[in-house]
Amino acid sequence: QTWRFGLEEIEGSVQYEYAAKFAELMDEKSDGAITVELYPYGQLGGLTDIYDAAQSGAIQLAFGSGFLGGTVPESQIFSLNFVLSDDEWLNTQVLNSDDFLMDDDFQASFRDRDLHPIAVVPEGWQVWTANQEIRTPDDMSGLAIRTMDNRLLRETYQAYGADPVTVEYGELYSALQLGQAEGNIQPVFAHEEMAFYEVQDYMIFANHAQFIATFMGNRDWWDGLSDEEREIIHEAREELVEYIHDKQQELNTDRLETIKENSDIEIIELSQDERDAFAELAHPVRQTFVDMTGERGERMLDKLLNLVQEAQLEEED
Ligand code: 6CS
Repeated sequence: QTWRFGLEEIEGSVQYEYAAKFAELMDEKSDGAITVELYPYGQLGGLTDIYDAAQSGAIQLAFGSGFLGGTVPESQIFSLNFVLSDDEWLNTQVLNSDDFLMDDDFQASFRDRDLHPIAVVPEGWQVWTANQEIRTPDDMSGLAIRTMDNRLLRETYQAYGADPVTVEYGELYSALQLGQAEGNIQPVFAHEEMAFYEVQDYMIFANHAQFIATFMGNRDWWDGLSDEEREIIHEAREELVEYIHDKQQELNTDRLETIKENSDIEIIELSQDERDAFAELAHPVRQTFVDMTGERGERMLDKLLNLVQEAQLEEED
């Protein structure tokens, strides 16, 4: 059998690397009985077309991130700023723990929309770009920064004082070039592979959030799998946690070098004090998330905050 896998990113991206490895593992573990076909960004239309295809069962597997907010409102938990720890690996483990991933609320938030969440894939720190320095919320005032299409991101950047605009991923380069969008938010690898950095002058590392996607399947397809099939997916998902963490760090590190070599973009790293000023403004947006997602969202957020805190305490011991 063939499973079709829709990606929000192009060949060479973190999602592509994940999917390619997943396909390899499925082939191996099923002795060639399962083929996974990859559909990189663009082949299925725009971002929401990918989710529609996964919901209808036209494709079996997909990644969903920022634009998924309209389809699975609770997934906007991954758009919150300053909620996770500063340790990417710790966060990655928490997000893929049974406590988080197998939680009834998280599962139901996808299953209620004909989807089934399989894994959570952090792809690296989100990094801002603009044609001006950004060190304080004042510097962001009125900036037409492009966010992915969800209300939580818009409210977050409005809280910082910006004037966010939403643009489809594939139209973003020209929007930046034409000045319809004045700033951008992506992990480093994406700034590089989509060439966004060519039309931006500053790159600002605030480590305000990681880029996080959910690896998901069509619900009815998932429910129709055999126990053996679910078991090999489960094994692959576990193996891929560390694999993709290492891979994304490698891609993000290497591509930063490429950007530095090919441009004179200026790189700014915010100090802890500078970060704190943004964190303070982001805090009330947690309530916005709860207002949008109700008791289920509130339980999910409490759980995530607790799990991160527990993991940090354990680390200190
Ligand atoms: O900004 C976006 O729309 C896209 N960026 C990345 C790195 N992945 C998928 C997402 O939709």
